[in-house]
Amino acid sequence: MTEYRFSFGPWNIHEGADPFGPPVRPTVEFARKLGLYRELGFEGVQFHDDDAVPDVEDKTFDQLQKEAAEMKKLLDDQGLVAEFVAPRLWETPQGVDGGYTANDPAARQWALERTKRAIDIAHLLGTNLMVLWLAREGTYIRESKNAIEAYHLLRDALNQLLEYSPPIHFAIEPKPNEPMDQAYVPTIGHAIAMSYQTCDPTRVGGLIESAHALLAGLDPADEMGFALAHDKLWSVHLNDQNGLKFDQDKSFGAVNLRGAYNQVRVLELGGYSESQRFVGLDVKAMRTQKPEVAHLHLKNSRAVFLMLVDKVRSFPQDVQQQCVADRNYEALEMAVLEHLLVK
Ligand code: GLO
Ligand code: MG
Repeated sequence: MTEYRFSFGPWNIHEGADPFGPPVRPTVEFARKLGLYRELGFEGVQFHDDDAVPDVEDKTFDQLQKEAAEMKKLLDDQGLVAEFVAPRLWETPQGVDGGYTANDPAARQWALERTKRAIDIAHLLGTNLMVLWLAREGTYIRESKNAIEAYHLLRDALNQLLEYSPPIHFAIEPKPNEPMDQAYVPTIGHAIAMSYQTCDPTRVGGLIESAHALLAGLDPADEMGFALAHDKLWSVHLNDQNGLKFDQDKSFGAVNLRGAYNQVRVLELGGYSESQRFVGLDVKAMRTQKPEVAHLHLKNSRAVFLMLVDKVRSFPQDVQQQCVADRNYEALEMAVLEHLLVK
């Protein structure tokens, strides 16, 4: 049976700051974070462009090449690989009004140039996958942008970036809100529709984050099913979410174990492990956690995922088939619940 490969990003081991208070844990050096990957059972590193090359915008191309090569060496030395690079467009003053859909043409140009640099970094780190979390591509006030134009701008940006680098593949990570009131690509349906509008739909797919689907009022497993049916599920950010509130990034399965089971089930049905794509865990430590245990959310999420893989694989197929044949869904429901509850 093919093994799953796991990944996370350096931001998943963090200082515990929230909008209402200061950091509660010391910064963890990047090298220390890298050292934790293998220890915790992870092999893939997810990067923002400036995780790989700090202050990326102030660097010359030569410096960028040198620093990315050094990072690649660090990865190689530890037996790690870069899963993807994501341009961090949302933390720079130029991106205040969005990047590709900003009203200011200079900001749009900036977003394209920064993304091209991120693509260069991706290649230097040895990956062809770029994740686009379209953080500020949306509005706080509906009247501030023209939605029709915004979708066209997004399509045009994707086309330019596809042309810039023939090997690059984009996985759009939809999220319905936060930081914006309303985002332009809130669901995987929107992302895949965008893909089909580009000059090369074979190179535009998606990354589905469980919490983001829940925030959109959708079922993450069915969202994944939709992307898998289009052969466009190129990464996942598994986590959990307790109701409609801020993006919580709780440990996978911590709120809704059955929902987590169904996400694993659809990945199994879709042969995700055979694709050798990564199972990313976009989870955050609770603010209350002491520094010495502020990485356990990653270990635990991976462990829950693997326990659920066992649950999916050991579910009695004959019972499932009989229940479906009899249209006895109450019996199927009980069989699932018993299977999840009994060790
Ligand atoms: C925030 C997103 C964010 C992205 C990451 C990669 O809500 O989930 O963590 O996944 O920046 O682009
Ligand atoms: Mg995410």
